[in-house]
Amino acid sequence: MKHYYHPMSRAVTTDWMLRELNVEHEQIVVDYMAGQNHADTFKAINPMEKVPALVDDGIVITEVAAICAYLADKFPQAGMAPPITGSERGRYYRYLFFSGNTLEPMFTLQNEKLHTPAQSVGWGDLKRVLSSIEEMTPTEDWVMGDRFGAADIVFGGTLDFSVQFGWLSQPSPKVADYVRRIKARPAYQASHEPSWHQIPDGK
Ligand SMILES: N[C@@H](CCC(=O)N[C@@H](CS)C(=O)NCC(=O)O)C(=O)O
Repeated sequence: MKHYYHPMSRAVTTDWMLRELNVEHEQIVVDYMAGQNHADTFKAINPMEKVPALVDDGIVITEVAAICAYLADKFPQAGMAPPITGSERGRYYRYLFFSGNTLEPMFTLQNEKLHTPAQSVGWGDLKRVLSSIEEMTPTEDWVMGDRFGAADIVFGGTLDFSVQFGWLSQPSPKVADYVRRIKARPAYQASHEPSWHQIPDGK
């Protein structure tokens, strides 16, 4: 498996997932700040010119949530996704899709001070998103109960990212506690610590 990555990007989330699973892979730094993502060789992998991307057996997987879901299913022994046929799978999908389809666009637009009508855009408005975050955040443990998994990496990772970037400037005590639990995980810490200077061979 080849993981196209940059330490200052959303690829830290997929790096975190790979570390939780502790699976062998090749880590390839794409320095998007130096424009390496616009190279034809990378565009052939991801025409969106974005990291992360994962290539496994010649199949390209892009989008943080898709990569995490793919990895959770590829390594079922780690228990990071509920069984494929169980109803818990519905809850799991909700968290995976909500993060990319609703949370991210809403916070991005809010940050840009762009307001769109809640009724007709898929991400609603800030009030609805904040209520949903409050309702969906687990009071204790993890999204799927006592078992940490891919839904926490995607949903919790998006919340953490939103707090860090000031998109979610005043998280409720419940959300702040969940983010604290997430950040205490050794694999989270290992994936979020690398600095710019640790990029192999520099730029
Ligand atoms: N929706 C994508 C977003 C990925 C993304 O925006 N990556 C940024 C870094 S955080 C990137 O590669 N930016 C380079 C560019 O767009 O030029 C995902 O979930 O993977």
